[in-house]
Amino acid sequence: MYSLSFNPVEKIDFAFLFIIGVSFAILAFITFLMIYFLIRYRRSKNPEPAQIEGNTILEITWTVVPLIIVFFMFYFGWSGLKALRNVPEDAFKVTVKARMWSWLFEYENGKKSNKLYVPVNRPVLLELTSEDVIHSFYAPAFRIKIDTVPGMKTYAWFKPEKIGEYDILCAEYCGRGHANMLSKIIVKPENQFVAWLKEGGKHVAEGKNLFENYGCSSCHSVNGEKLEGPNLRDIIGRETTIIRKGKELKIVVDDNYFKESVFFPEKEIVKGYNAIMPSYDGQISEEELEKIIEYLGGEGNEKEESKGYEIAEREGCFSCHSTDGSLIVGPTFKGLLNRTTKVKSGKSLKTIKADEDYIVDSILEPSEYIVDGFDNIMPSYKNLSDEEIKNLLDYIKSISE
Ligand code: HEC
Ligand code: HEC
Ligand SMILES: [Cu+2]
Repeated sequence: MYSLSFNPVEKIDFAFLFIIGVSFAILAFITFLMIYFLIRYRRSKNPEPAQIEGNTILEITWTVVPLIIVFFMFYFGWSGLKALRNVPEDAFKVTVKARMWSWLFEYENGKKSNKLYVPVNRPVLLELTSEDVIHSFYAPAFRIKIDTVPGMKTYAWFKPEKIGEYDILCAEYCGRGHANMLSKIIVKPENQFVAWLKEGGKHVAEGKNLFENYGCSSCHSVNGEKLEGPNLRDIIGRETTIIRKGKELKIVVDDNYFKESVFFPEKEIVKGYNAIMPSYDGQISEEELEKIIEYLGGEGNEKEESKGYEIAEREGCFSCHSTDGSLIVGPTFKGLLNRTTKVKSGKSLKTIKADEDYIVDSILEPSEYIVDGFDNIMPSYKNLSDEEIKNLLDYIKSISE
């Protein structure tokens, strides 16, 4: 019965079964003895109580036998724990972020989801952390319960062997929305999983790799920061001042300008920067550049609205904000744009109009203005890209009308 399989589920179940089995055997044994003694030593048969002195063999037996049983319990429990802690080398890695009151799963190609999609028959390594308070990742089907702690990484692994959906819960009380901190592990056939993983994220992931491998990222940031070269996030469509043949002129960046900048950087220099960018003529193909451009966010924005909805769902906004006017723990998104709201800033209370800037600020710096009557519990979403914030804003605007 005790299998040598490396799947911890079986080992843990075996440890539990063993402990329950032993407990029942002892219960039966003691019950039997009690009844036997009641009858055997009843008063009518034994009117004179006897004084029985110690029995060494008996005493050794009832010390040693339980000791051996407890050692077995320890051994099975320990080997289960060892299986849980020893991650197979070919495990597929997913980063898990817990926060009030949702889960976020991040894949190595940059894809994010609020459900944990995994391929069947492949070990999955979870690296977990929390963005606010302590939560606990609980997946009963895989016998995993592990705390997520802010500022610290914990890990767990499991191997799904059957296609299907399995529950994820939070097992550490973490505030008002704790009971809603639910998600699913969705186990898919390998090929379907790969298709899911690539969907949307494919070129973006390739572009990101290229951007890093060609060293672009050592001079160009994608988060707005100014390095040796300009920030390239959302470069397509941006207005820049360049110097061409000693003359200053304003242009709007398009694909052609982008490609020229990479192949012949010395032709046009962005104002305020030095001409240190190397030429990539003959080193990088147009196809690769296109992927980089896609990664930088120049293309594929046609689904703005639904994109914003996807991000809101993925980031867990809906665990605190409704879209139908009802109250969860935050104000509803319905009719938010241009709504007049009373907000607290420090100690003072003022009335403001929720314009676009205010909404963006509320997402980036939620504790700056607290809507009157609500608690200061909304996390900051500074980690989202400018594009994602814009998508969120568009979505909130779209349901405001
Ligand atoms: C050694 C640093 C360095 C590396 C590496 C580098 N760049 Fe640049 N890049 C710059 C600098 C400095 C500028 C601004 C001056 C200029 O226009 O040449 C610039 C300008 C650009 C521009 C024009 C930006 C604008 O605002 O108009 C684009 C596009 C660009 N780089 C793309 C790339 C890509 C793609 C790669 C990687 C294949 C790359 N760069 C690698 C330094 C670098
Ligand atoms: C943990 C719960 C929680 C989550 C998650 C959350 N919020 Fe909030 N949010 C609040 C609360 C509570 C308030 C009101 C208090 C305040 O202003 O901080 C608020 C306020 C806001 C406001 C200002 C509303 C107004 O009426 O002035 C905006 C806009 C907003 N949130 C957007 C978002 C977006 C977008 C997300 C997801 C990216 C999000 N929130 C995620 C709890 C949350
Ligand atoms: Cu929780």
